[in-house]
Amino acid sequence: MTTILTQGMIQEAADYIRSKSGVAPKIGLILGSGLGVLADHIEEAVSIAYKDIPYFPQSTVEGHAGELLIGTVQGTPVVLMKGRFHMYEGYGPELTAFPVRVMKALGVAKLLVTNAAGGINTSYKPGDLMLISDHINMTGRNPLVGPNDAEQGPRFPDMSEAYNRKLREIAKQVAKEKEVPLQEGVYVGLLGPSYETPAEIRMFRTLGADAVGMSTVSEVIVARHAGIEVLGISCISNMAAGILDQPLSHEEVIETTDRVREKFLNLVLGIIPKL
Ligand code: R1P
Repeated sequence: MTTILTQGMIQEAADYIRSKSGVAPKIGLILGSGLGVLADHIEEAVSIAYKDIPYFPQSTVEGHAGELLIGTVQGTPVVLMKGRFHMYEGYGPELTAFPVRVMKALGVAKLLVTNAAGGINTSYKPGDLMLISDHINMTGRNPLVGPNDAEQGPRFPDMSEAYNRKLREIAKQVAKEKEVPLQEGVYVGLLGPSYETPAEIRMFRTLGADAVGMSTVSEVIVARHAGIEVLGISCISNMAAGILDQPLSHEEVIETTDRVREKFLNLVLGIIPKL
């Protein structure tokens, strides 16, 4: 069932957040599994628990703290989600992307989405960072299903440049300056929560996917619907099923994201002021 998220509900959540911080964020960040460390680098940070924000869902997954932070990164005003929502937690796609609507209401024009993803491209290795060039939505769901509120965006939004080319160029430039190796590839988003089978991974590789995960696509669809420009970075936390002779686990995902912490921080903190 689709939850109808009205402009009034979005405003109520945004007003609550505004009542807690005077910072007017221009950039939104969503931190994926194990990548919450970036939150420690926000200056003048005000933290708000998701449970206190009207209509916000709750985080139920390890590595997703359930906190919204508002503050600045080298003078750039940001709003940051330390933890995101996934459809496999039982939330509809429109609800997983509700915070993006709220970010828009707060004045956010650019969104940086991050995630932990399994490497499908066999030239990747765990610990690599990948700029998302495009995505394939294999969740079978779309957050825009239901009545369209023209105030929020068009009925049929264009997705031909979901991940903004100019923002990707900025990210590549920063990666070069900071000597952080950066892959670039296509993210395939699935419903989860079971990891993929080796046969599914072979299929996704044939379809042109380089990395796989269970998030991001709904957030990006809603961001584009709302006219927000998107940049996406995946942390390749493990190789996808069937590539290495070992089972997959969320513990490994968290371990790898922990290991790449410095590289990830270096890149993302360098990108934010340039967006
Ligand atoms: C699986 O280990 C979890 O890690 C990824 C997958 O989507 C899944 O939730 O998390 P994020 O996409 O939230 O980073």
